[in-house]
Amino acid sequence: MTNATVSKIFGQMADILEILGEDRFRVNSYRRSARILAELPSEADQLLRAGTLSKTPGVGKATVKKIEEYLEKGRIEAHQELLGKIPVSLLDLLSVQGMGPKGVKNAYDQLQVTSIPELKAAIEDGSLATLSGFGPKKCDGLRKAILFLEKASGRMRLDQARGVADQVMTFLKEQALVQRIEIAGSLRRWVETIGDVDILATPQDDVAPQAIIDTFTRADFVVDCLAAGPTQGSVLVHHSGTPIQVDLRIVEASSFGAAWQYFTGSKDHTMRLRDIALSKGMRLNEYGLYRTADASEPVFVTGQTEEAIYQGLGLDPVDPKLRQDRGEVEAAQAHTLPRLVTLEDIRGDLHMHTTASDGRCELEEMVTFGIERGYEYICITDHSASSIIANGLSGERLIQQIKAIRRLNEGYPEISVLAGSEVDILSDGRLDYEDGLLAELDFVVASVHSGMNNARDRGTARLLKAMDNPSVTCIGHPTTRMLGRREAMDLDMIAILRHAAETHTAMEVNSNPMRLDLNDLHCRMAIDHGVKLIINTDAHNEGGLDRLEYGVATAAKGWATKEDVLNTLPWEKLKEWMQMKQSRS
Ligand code: DGT
Ligand code: CA
Ligand code: CA
Ligand code: ZN
Repeated sequence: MTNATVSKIFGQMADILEILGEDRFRVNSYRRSARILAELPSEADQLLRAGTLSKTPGVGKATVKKIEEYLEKGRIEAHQELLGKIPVSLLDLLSVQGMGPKGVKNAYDQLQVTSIPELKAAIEDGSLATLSGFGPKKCDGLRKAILFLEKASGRMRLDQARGVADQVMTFLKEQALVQRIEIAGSLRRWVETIGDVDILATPQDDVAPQAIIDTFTRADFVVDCLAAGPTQGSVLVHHSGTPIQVDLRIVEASSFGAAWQYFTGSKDHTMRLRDIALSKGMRLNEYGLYRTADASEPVFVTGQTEEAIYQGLGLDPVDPKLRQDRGEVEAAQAHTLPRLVTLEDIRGDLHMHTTASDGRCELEEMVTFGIERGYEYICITDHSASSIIANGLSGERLIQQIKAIRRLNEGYPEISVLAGSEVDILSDGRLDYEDGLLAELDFVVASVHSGMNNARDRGTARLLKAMDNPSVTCIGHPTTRMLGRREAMDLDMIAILRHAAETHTAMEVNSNPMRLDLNDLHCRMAIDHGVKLIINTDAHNEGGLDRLEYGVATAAKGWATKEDVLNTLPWEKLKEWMQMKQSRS
């Protein structure tokens, strides 16, 4: 059990009691228990066994009893009873910034508002503003809070979805009920944001699909079960405060490939396959590929593997990352699919920070981490002087850092540590260091960190000018977008990519799952313009270095091959590429 789960139950009981208008003392005591449980030094069941739980300040007899009940039955009766007393969707209303239990009760009692859409309607028709405690100003704040929730909670970042998927898959594997379990849907296609997580499994011999669904929908991490049928279930799982939907489907091994293909999508891609099947007098669905000489009696051709299905349709197998109906079906027919870049192709990471600016690790630590990850080279690119909040390096500090890096290299023959900079592109497109200093560096990534709301012409001009500098090998996170937080800059991407090709400047694919910048479509445009990509992590700590796979997937979604990505080259070759630009100017 996790303390967090029980804490949440206590918190929910407090919420419901408050909505029901119960006395403050009871409400507060549940709230207090919820907080104390969340902050316990170890798992409550361990403390219980050790006999120390009841001695924890603030944990009374009644609380201990409820925890025992939860450990025994997986539920707390008092909680279930309370849940039965209100429409469950009332609790959602509490996630709207500015809606407390009192307001929820008020809106429910007076206007029968039971859900966020109903709250929205009551704001729009003006009825909410007539209630005491809900003036026009308050209503406007609530309207904005709902908009924010809709925008933020609609889709989640790829890394968040992956975290939840890993948790669920690990759990199901441990139960020994499934023979095979795989991710499908947008997560398998590495789409930059995910609506819900789709998982597919085949049962172990003698295990009924229903048993797997039951185990799944009753798991500890489930906060709400949305649907449970004999072969599929949908649940909500909490991930750092956001509910994430997970769909599990159980299929037979003989149909696994067909189902995996179908539920991986995209819908557009799968519909193209279905049409191809029809044109061949065949039928494709989530159970298999069938021959339909006699349409009333389709003959099963294949279904066990995806490869067999693509093959049966006369197609090369298509990497899930490409399944978007953006030309991959034609390429699969013509046997001209690209060999996509992979994580193993990457030889070095060229964008990372240390404690010299806003990183969390020392220079030498980053070097060790780079060696552990098998890199041939890494480049240290701390921020430049104008990035004051990020503790950017003055020219003088950069000179010292270059010296330190040169010295340090002697102690690490297994890796080349390069001296670089993530230099700010200033408001007029000039760079934050003198040309002479930039020329001292092994590698320069130039990035915009201010004036992100520049008008299209101005923003574009800044990037074009930065590319003219012979020391600039790469433009960092070119559009500066932050998923769910900040829109991309309004830029003339075609003009930028043309200029990148002309000036021999590469474009970064920033692997931070919050950025993924360039995105997949821009990567594809860059390649079409003959522009090279560099896939970097922009790590600020050790964990940051492990996000490279998100950048690699993004580039691959843009049809990038190994040849399109500069940091698949050995350092000496990459240096030659950089020198072509430097010698031209
Ligand atoms: P998401 O969850 O919005 O990020 O995107 P997906 O692609 O994961 O979509 P989801 O979860 O609604 O469905 C999973 C896959 O199931 C989807 O990629 C393709 C397949 N699928 C769902 N509905 C349909 C449908 O109506 N027709 C076809 N051909 N496939 C469907
Ligand atoms: Ca999905
Ligand atoms: Ca789904
Ligand atoms: Zn950076």
